[in-house]
Amino acid sequence: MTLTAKSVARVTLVSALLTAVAGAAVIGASPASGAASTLGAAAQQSGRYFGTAVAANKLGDSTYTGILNREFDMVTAENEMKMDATEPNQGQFSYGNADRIVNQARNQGKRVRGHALAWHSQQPGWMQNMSGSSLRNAMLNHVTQVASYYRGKIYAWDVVNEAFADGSSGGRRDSNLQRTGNDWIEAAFRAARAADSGAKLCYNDYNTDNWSHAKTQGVYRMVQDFKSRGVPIDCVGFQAHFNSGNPVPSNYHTTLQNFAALGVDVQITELDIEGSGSSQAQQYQGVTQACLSVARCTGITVWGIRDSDSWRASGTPLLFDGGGNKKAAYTSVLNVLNSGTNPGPTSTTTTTTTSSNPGGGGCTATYSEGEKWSDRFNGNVTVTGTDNWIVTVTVSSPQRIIATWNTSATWDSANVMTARPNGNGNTFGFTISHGGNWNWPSVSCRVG
Ligand code: 9MR
Repeated sequence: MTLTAKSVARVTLVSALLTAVAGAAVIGASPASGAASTLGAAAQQSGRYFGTAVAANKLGDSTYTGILNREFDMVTAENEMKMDATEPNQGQFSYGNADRIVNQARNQGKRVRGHALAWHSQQPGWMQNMSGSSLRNAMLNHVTQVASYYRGKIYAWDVVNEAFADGSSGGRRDSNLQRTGNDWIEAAFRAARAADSGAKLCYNDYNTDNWSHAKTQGVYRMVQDFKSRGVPIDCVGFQAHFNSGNPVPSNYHTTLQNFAALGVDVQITELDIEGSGSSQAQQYQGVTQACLSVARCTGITVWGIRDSDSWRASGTPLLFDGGGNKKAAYTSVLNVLNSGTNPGPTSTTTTTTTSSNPGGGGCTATYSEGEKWSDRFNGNVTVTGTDNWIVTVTVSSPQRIIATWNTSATWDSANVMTARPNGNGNTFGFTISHGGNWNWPSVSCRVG
């Protein structure tokens, strides 16, 4: 692979970000005094939730339920709300196990993510052999019935799960549902909205974490299309099942930010990372950090409580060991969640610069402040006057820009970044590691 100047800059940025992240939360350290001591409480400090998948048949296990009640404020049924569980025979609905989970959660003051209304997998036998309009109608009836039954009790529904193909196509996965017509997904969303107008409606998938992957791009284009046509979609779920063959990508923040910029919430819905010790803890830290740095990343759910509860237990991918003890990964997540609460002072240096192009025309770049943390803050720049802009962003020492989105960036020096359009519109953003200097950057615009 040839490293272009741009990719070198990107690699440098990624390692800078990881260094900054590592500095923000010391793995293995106890939470600072005054910090929250559970995942749910720590996430709530920034208005987010921290959830887990729950299996109904484990609710009698007191270690399991003890951790669940103590640590998590959002619950997803691991299997009990899927199509095969809730409609085992056509037209006959069965909510026993799902209700046990929903009631346990709500009695404990927790919210519930609904998973999942329509999916090619875990279909009841009667549905697997259906096709055409009878399948389409059966699917829509299922969405309507289940979403209506739980109306008012669900924070967000995974309306459609895993509908895109793996690999390089960027297109839809073949399935009996897909063969009913490409509009099956939007039809499912419309039915869900009609049945429960209060729930957020999400599209949920895996292997959509890396911004440069075709599958990620395919889902992005669908959400963009849905937003432009008024299809009711509120959120995108990133399952986030990671292991050594599918590690946390260095552009994870970019992926979350770019989806959020479409006007949807983003949620990490099934997080687990195979591994152990500090390497696993660091990856958990990076994922948590990525969510915290995106305003519309509203929460994180891990896919199970103890390693032994996991669908891939041999990979020890969760935050508690088989005995229910907190792992290093737990502490790193908790510390990052606790670090997301210090807003810091606000500074008001340069906000807007207009410059004229010698050839006529001009542009204006306006800086607006984004989220702030103890160690870093986000900023966004909106350009008006041209689609062909070149914006210079200058930060003051010891500040460093450690991540960017919606722009193609190059560096003139450590403190001076030149930003150009990358096809994602005229608002771009960046994260500044401030080193104690809260001054806003200066921005100036010229026509390219
Ligand atoms: O964790 C779930 C496991 O118990 C089931 O056997 C499996 C069946 O498909 O589904 C697992 O959960 C999946 C989730 O519903 C969708 N994304 C992938 C999850 C892990 O396979």
